[in-house]
Order: sequence, then C-alpha cells, then structure tokens
Amino acid sequence: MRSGDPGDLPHGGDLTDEATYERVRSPSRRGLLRLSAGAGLTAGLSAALGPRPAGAATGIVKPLPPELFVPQGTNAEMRWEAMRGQGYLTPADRFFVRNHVATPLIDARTWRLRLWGTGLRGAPAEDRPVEFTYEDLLRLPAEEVTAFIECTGNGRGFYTSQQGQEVSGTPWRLGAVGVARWRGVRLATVLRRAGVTPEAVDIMPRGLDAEFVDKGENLGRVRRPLPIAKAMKDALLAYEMNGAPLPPDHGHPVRLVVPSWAGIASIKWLGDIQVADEPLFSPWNTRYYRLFGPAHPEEGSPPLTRMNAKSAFELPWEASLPARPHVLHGRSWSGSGRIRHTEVSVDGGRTWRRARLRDRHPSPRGWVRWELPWRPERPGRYELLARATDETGTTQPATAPYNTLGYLFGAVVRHPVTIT
Ligand SMILES: Nc1nc2c(c(=O)[nH]1)N[C@H]1C(S)=C(S)[C@@H](COP(=O)(O)O)O[C@H]1N2
Ligand SMILES: [Mo]
Repeated sequence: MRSGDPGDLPHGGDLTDEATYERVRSPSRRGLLRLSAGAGLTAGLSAALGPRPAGAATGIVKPLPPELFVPQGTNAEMRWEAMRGQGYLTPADRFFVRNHVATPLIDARTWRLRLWGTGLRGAPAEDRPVEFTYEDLLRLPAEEVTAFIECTGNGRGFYTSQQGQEVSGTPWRLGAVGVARWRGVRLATVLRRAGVTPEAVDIMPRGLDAEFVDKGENLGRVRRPLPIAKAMKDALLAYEMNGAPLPPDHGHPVRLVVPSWAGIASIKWLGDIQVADEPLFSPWNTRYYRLFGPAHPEEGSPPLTRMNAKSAFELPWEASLPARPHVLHGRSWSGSGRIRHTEVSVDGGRTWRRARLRDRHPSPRGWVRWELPWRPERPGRYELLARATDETGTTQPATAPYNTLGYLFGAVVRHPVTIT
C-alpha cells in the first residue's frame, strides 16, 4: 500500500506519534465523563445479527483443532508449530481469534457502514449517518496490505512464567499474532467521500458484536478511538483476507486493519465510525490499552499504539527433538518497521548467532522468516532464545517492563526444548 501523503492529513502534524497523540488529546478530558452515555446506543442491534453460531462454548465459528489452537476462553491462540512449513502468510484456518464476545454472523447484503459526527461536513447525527453498502465499498478503488494483527497482550503469560509477576488478562504465549494479506478500501478514501473536515481529530470505529460486560459492568460495544492522522495514513477497510472474503471470526463483512498498531485498533464487524472534531474516549483507550503500574501515572501511559518487536520459534511448546542436526525456524516482527536481524542462542543466552533471514523484501508491516542450523551436542534440556533488532535499532530486551495489564511483552522468550 502506498504510504499516506502528509499533504492528505487535515492536521499536517504527526498524530501517529504516541506523545503527540497524547498532547493533542489531553487538552480535553471531558470526554471521559461521557463514556457511560456512549455505552447505551445499541438499540436494534441484535436484529442485525444472525443466530448464534452452533459451535458454541467459545463463540468462535471456525473449527479449532487442538493441533492448531490453544483455547483461551472466548479466544483461540495459534500454536506456533502450525506455522512450520507454511508460506509467508498465516492461513485463515490457523489465524488466532481474539473476541470480547461471540462472533456475530452478519449478512453483507443488508449491512451498512455508517459515518457520523462533528468531524464530517454538515455534522451528520448518529441517526442520520452517511452510509456505504458492501457493494459501494467493492466499487471503490481496492488496495492490499500485508500486515500483522497482534493482540497487545501477546506474550502476557511470560510476565508470570518468566518474570514471576502477576498480571491480569489472557495468559497468551506468543500465538496471538498472524500476518495476512488484507484487501479493501483505504479508510482515507471513505472518510473523504463522507466529507471529513480539516477539524476532525479522532475517529471511533465500533463493532457490531454484542455489548461487552466486564465483571457485571456493561461497557457497550467494542470501540476504540483512532487519531485521524493514522486513519488517513494507512488504515484499510478490509473485506478480504488472503484472497477470500473475510471469515466470520475475523470480521465479516468488513473490518478495519490498522497496520503495526495494537490489535484492538483493528475493529472487526465494523458497523459505524464516529468522526469528531474533539478527542474521543472509550474504555478501550482509557482503562485498557495503556500501561498501568508503579512506573506510570495514575491515569496510565498514553494510549498504546505501535506494537514492539517479538520473535517466535516454529516449535511446539514445549518441544522434544531427536538428537540429530536440525534447522531452527522462526519469525520476527515489529510495529516499528522491518527487522534488521535476528540472533539466536541455544545455550540460554550466553552466546548468540545471527539467523539467516529468508525474506529479501518482507512487508514492513508484516514479519520476516528466519532459520538457523543447530546441532545439539547431547541429550537434555535446552532453552532456545531469539531476539530481533528492528529498523529503529531497538533490540528485544532480556526483561519486559512490568505493567499491571501485562501488555507489550517484548522480552526474549526462553523456549524449552528437550533433546532425546
Ligand atoms: N468488534 C470487535 N473488534 C475487535 C475485537 C472484538 O472483540 N470485537 N477484538 C480486538 C482485539 S483485542 C484484537 S487483538 C483483534 C483480533 O483480531 P482477530 O480475531 O481477527 O485475530 O481484533 C480486535 N477487534
Ligand atoms: Mo487484543
């Protein structure tokens, strides 16, 4: 996808930078007071949704064979060995699923994308939105982007298992990430057609899945503000994943894909987008998806945006391998651009060797595949480590900074392997 022309941006400035984003947003915190008001606007929604999928306990529609997935409540984590022997992309049948509630079944023929708010010409009200049908979107110029979607909590389980720290949330290992080729319409194209004004600062895309109830508290439908600069730069309204219509679990008929950013930004089953001339707030950018804890102010860090660098071996957890020469395979990725190199240690971190990068021109918004020969000298227990250095020169650290919700575990993961 071509990158955004800065001249396109109503604000000129770089609101994709976390600090700038927070500065721009901070002058008004009054939005916080309106959170509860926003939570009530769901009447008539259930009528738009199909029957509950039959395959039930998880609320996920696609099959979740145990050799491909680890169940995590309403979510499903990909097993990394499922990527072994695959191409660059993660096939939809093994792409992780992160659902706050059950996957809704939505009919593309009656579906509408509704845009409204003070950041559009004429400030259309929520009940008099600018509408696009599925067919409308198919008729607009299409673009493709190959990008990872990664849950901000990917790797969270290692805060506890590797660092002895207690954090709340789904204890993912490294399988809450996947790379797909997404096809759709640039969000910028649709925003322009809807009449976005130079005064727009934030948009709030909202899903059509049911309201999310957190410990008895109804937070309303999943919705997460996005600064207009990122929306105009490279966000995609995707209707295809790896060359096929989006599957139900990944947002059918249309989802947002916000490359390089926290997975929560990529709202699935998109129903409407509020476009506002003032900062917007929802629980998903105030109480979640910020860093909380001793190292942070009480209201938390600025909202999380870009994902950090990570690396994973395409091996079972834990792995057991025969005592013979092997070629280790894995992938590294970062929300800050390309991976420069990945180093691997087979002796618990004492010595490191550079892996061979297998993709000459990987997508800067995807990952890179790598490999490294390994001859284990004797049977026994080993810990394999991989650490990536991204385009900014940042290398994965030995420990991840603690935060109570366990986000952004970017430290080197120690992968247990037994040689038999
Ligand atoms: N409407 C809606 N969009 C959503 C979510 C959701 O529960 N509802 N989960 C978000 C989160 S937290 C993540 S990590 C990604 C996961 O995308 P996937 O399930 O296609 O892998 O979707 C995001 N978009
Ligand atoms: Mo997520």
